[in-house]
Amino acid sequence: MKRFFTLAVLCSGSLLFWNCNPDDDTPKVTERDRQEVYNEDINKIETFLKSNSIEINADGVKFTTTEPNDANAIWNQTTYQLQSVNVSNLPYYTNDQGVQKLTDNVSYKLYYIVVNEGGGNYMNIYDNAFTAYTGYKLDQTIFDTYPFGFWSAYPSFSTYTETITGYRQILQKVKTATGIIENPDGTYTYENPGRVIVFIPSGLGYFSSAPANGTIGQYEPLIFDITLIANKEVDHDNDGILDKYEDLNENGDLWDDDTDGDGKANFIDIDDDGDGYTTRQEITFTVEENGEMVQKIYPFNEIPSCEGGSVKKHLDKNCH
Ligand SMILES: [Ca+2]
Ligand SMILES: [Ca+2]
Ligand SMILES: [Ca+2]
Ligand SMILES: [Ca+2]
Repeated sequence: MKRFFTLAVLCSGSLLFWNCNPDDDTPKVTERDRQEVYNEDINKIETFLKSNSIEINADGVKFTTTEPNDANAIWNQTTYQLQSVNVSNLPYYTNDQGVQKLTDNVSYKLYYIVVNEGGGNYMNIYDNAFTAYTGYKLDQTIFDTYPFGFWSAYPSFSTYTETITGYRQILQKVKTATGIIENPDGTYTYENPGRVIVFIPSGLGYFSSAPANGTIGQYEPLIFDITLIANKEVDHDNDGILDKYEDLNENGDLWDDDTDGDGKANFIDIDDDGDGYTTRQEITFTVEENGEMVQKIYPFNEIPSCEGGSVKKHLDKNCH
């Protein structure tokens, strides 16, 4: 995907290619129906699982064609447990115009194999994730690999790009590494990281936006062998309030919390109550330290309310 990062940055500033249109003179191609494409993709993926065996080792994965429904086929073997989960696409994505809503009503089945659960912690979907991967096509070839690890975000944040949504969503099934050791030669060893192999329908991948270099086609399902190394909690709008504290109704969905109703969810809104004073301004206070006045930010639990108010002041437009 490293290669695709570069491509994506050139044409859309994001790893997601949905609206990537490198040549403005090219007539916009009408996207195919998502349900129809998914029906084809899941059929291709299940056919693959029933007619390929898998050999997994520390360096990678090898797929070998078997007779249809052979006992060694991924579908039938018992060495690795083939699991599946039904997911919806993530509701928003980022392109060079900013955060965009995605309309996709398909219920997608993601087949996956947990190779190693990992010894660290489960991550939140909105956390930054440090992962390594190898990507395969259903013809058993590798189309890209990035074994060193890279940071990704959802939604796209600072210099961190989004990955395809099937990739990001399956990270929830494994845990991070317990530790990262720097070796004398400057390389790193990851202790007990999570590792998962996932079979991704194109609707949770690049869908209609095939990269120009031709390595993958439009509407092509993909396989990723992913290692989850680390995660990091994020303050997406850099207003001094971590994402997790902007989930006001605590339902795990950051997109449905919008205090001032301006259409920008709190976690990407720098003025949460819409009173014209940024949240960061509202939670900043001044103290004297060694004879100098120093500006500090309240720890979340200590942010005060307006006088007579019942919520923290950055959520109350009656004071600032
Ligand atoms: Ca924030
Ligand atoms: Ca808002
Ligand atoms: Ca905010
Ligand atoms: Ca405010």
